[in-house]
Amino acid sequence: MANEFELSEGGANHQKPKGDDDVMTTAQGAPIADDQNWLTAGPRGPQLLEDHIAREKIFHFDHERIPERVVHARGYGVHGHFELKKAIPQYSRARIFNETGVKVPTFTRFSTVAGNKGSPDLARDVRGFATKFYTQEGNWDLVGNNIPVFFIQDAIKFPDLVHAAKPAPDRGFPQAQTAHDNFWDFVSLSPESMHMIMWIMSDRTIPRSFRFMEGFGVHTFRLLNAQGESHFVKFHWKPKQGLQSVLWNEAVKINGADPDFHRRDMWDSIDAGDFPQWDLGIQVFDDAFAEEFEFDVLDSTKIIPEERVPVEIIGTLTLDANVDNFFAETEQVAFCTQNIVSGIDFSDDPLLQGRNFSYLDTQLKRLGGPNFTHIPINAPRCPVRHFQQDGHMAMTNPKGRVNYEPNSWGEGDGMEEDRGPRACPTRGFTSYEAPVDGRKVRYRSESFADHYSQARQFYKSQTPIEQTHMGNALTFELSKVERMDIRKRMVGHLRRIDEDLALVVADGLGLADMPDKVPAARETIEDLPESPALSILKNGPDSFAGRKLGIYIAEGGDAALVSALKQAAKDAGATVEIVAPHVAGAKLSDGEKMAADQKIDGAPSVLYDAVAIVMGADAAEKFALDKPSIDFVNDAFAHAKFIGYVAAAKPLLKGAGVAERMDDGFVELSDGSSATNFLKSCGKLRFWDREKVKQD
Ligand code: HDE
Repeated sequence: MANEFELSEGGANHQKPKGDDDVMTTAQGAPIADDQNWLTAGPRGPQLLEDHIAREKIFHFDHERIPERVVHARGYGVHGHFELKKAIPQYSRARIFNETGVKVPTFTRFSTVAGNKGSPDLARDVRGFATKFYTQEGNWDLVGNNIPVFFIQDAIKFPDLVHAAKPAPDRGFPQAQTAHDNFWDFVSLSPESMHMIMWIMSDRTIPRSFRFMEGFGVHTFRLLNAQGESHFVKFHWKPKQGLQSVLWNEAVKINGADPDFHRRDMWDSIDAGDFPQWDLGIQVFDDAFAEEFEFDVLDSTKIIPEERVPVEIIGTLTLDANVDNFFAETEQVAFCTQNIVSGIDFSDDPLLQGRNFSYLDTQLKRLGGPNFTHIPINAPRCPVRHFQQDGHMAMTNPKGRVNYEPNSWGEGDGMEEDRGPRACPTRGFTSYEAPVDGRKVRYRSESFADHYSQARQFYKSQTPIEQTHMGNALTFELSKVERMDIRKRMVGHLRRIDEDLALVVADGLGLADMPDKVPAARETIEDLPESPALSILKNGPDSFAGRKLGIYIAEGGDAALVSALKQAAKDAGATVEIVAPHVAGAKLSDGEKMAADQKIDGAPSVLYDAVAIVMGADAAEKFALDKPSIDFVNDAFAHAKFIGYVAAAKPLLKGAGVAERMDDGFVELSDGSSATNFLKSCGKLRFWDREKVKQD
């Protein structure tokens, strides 16, 4: 039957005809005989407005777009589940924090912030990390980022921040980047941004994959237990895959080679059954700690170092299913920070309180009405009963006569009518009875006034390689700023964070004189202890699992070696792509043609975590003059990647200008055991010594 539909799994409202009958119909269900030719008066005559089939098709097409998100427009959503490993009844009464072994369904959307929906994935930007937990007690949304602090302390500044970061209103560019005057003007006039600036100028903003980054709830929340007692909490996501980022030069090239690099990576790994996982960690603390801590726990520009309050792991998020329909799920998902369940509560963080208004409000605009909770991806997976009614696109409508309370239906003689739902003080949401007192003021608390100490702590906690990347990033970004006074003002801030960093940037910008320090509300605390947890390289996985090896093969390459490399990569939990001069493949030493996944022109080495070159001497001579082949090797070298090569490939290494500079990041390949050794080296992910040589 053409009008019988099934709802596809995963909550999509995508509808497919059942059985053999795949007759196309109109949206009204009427079978269509021809949807490729508009009804006309005669074969070459004018089109008739009468054609209801054509009009319906065009009408629907005209209305396909909804407004993109004002921030976080480019995102990628994935289904999964959360499993609690350790119950925490002492902290929270929420079921999700008390029932171990239950798989709570989730939907997670990763995103960039500034770029529009079509912007490239490797923009230097914060990544959104938002998870909707469909708990048995209602939806809980943890709408976080991959950075634990934020640019501003008060939500009222958010429109200014976003206007300054997005394309300038007159010219409509630059897209998806902060390397321009307006952004640096705003942040250099907002000292509270300096800690966040350190994070965004680090490699955290150019992650190798969504799979290899941390997530943070950012704000301090509350947990409430069955006795109504409150503890403060900060939420952390720790990737089991380890942390990893790319280099800036690599990011720039990835954006050209594959603007969908991150979403493709996520799709491919889930499609291949390699499900990424994150542990959920909590930092729990009480009022006494909040009192004694140097910074205000309500200030979202501050962290609580893990070394100070340890992150306790309580459960695991597994992402295990791609969406059926990108629009229905990833686009229509509506996260709201106000979506919490009993046992979790807000703190007075002024950024969080402001967000609670913004997220609900924005969904009205984006999804067109108040009934967006009826859209399958947003609908809770537990009973929903209330007296809210009507509005655009109402899908789940109550039956019966009663739509108000209090009511007396269901009581007395012959009253069959269902009286409808009632509030339940024992199971229902109750707020923490925090004492509130004070005069109404527009005032930034003195306790929010230290803008540099944690910025310094972050910088000091990085390895020298990471510090160099930060200096380079600041120099690059500020070199795109046209106004000299803005450049200087920023260097004036950097001097409050770290004089050496300020010097590097001033030198990189060619400033003749060192600018004065910017006046500070508080002096920097110079000696906060380093926090190793803040460095990516100190938390690398030392494993090649989940990474990708690109093997560049050409005529005469050793077939057995290629097989050994494939096997070694598989054993290491990595994936392989065969790259060749032709996408049809190359004839190897065994006389057989090996198929290629990619043609060299479309597969620069920036798409891989490590590369191997397996070809005969003639091919190596030939491709030593070929620009894509030269770039393949040269970029792998410049980006500190491990390079496996056969002796016969040396002419290509020479052509790429690296033959004289071969270091321990090069591994000669000959047989199966050399392939295994090579993959073992790749576990270090990058041969950073090569960067050190550059620095010396
Ligand atoms: Fe958001 N933010 N935000 N934000 N945010 C939105 O909501 C907002 C902030 C974050 O994948 C919008 O549905 C204000 C911090 C993520 O759909 C909007 C403030 C953090 C996502 C909004 C902030 C975030 C958003 C735009 C200052 C990290 C994408 C579309 C107080 C903890 C969610 C939408 C998704 C999206 C407002 C600051 C994370 C306009 C007013 C801090 C991950 O409501």
